Amino acid sequence: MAEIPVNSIQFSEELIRIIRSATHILVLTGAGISAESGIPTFREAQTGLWAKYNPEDLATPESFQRNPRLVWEWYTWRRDLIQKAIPNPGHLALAVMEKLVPNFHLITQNVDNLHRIAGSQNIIEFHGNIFQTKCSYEDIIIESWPETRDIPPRCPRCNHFLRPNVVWFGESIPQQAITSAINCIQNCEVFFSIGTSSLVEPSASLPLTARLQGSVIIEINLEHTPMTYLADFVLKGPSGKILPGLIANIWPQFYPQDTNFSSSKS
Ligand code: BJW
Repeated sequence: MAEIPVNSIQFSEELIRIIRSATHILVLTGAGISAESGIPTFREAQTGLWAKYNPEDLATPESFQRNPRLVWEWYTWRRDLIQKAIPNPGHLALAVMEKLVPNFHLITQNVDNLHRIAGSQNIIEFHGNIFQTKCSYEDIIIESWPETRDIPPRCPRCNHFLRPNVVWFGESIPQQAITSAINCIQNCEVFFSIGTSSLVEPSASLPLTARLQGSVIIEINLEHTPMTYLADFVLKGPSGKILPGLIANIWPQFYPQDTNFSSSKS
């Protein structure tokens, strides 16, 4: 079947006008934006990352205490998978939007670094970064450690286990990420919620906070979520198609017919 050109996707005139005139835009992304880069989401029944495991067995401090090896190996497997992935047209479109909107910030729940690789700069990492490692005891980033047979490896400073620098259930979101998110929400005119199931707090409440201070809410997702009722505009479909389509419609002078949103690994 022939590919539908991104700029032939239809968007309402009102949506185009609102985004084009906005000076403060805040975007929240979840696992769905990276799905088209081949990274499984969390909660999809058959293919999601937790299809075989209970999240409480993998993404809590208690599970790490119970079975540090299992948790470390799960993250090693995921890091290898993510390392092979490249940003998709959805990531690239957001990097382009950042250049065209005077105040643009991106809160991501993803730990995969793909927004940064795509060229986004004002990124708030809510749930950490899988490529960073920290000491499970001292809670500080550790850049390198001696090779031993220990799995997980041990902290060279205090000999406790190392762990990925990600936020597990029951742990706090990094204070700086919370502060930055609150600051951005206070001024935001348009809030995008993209590729997230809106089930995990506190990120799930960010659209509501934005709505209460007057932002226009736009949701992009394959499915309805608990936040859909709140959205002023619901764009149902893959973010890797919708976002480039939106950019091509709003700023055609920058993104004419033949814009190539495809990506390549350097
Ligand atoms: C597409 C698509 C395509 C697919 N295009 N779309 C208040 C009420 C109730 C509970 C709590 C509460 N406050 C705190 C809690 C507890 C807990 C929580 O929220 N539990 C819920 C399960 C109810 N939250 C916490 O513990 C948080 N900490 C905290 O709040 O600290 C203070 C505190 C502590 C204790 C008590 C009270 C307060 C921390 C949450 C940390 C979440 N960590 C994880 C793991 C990160 C590391 C890792 O990657 O391994 O973060 S869990 C996992 O879920 C991961 C994700 O970032 C996060 C969100 O998932 P996401 O991104 O939405 O993915 P999916 O798979 O759910 O959805 C994908 C979506 O994409 C779907 O909708 C698809 O349709 C869509 N999609 N392809 C567009 N092409």
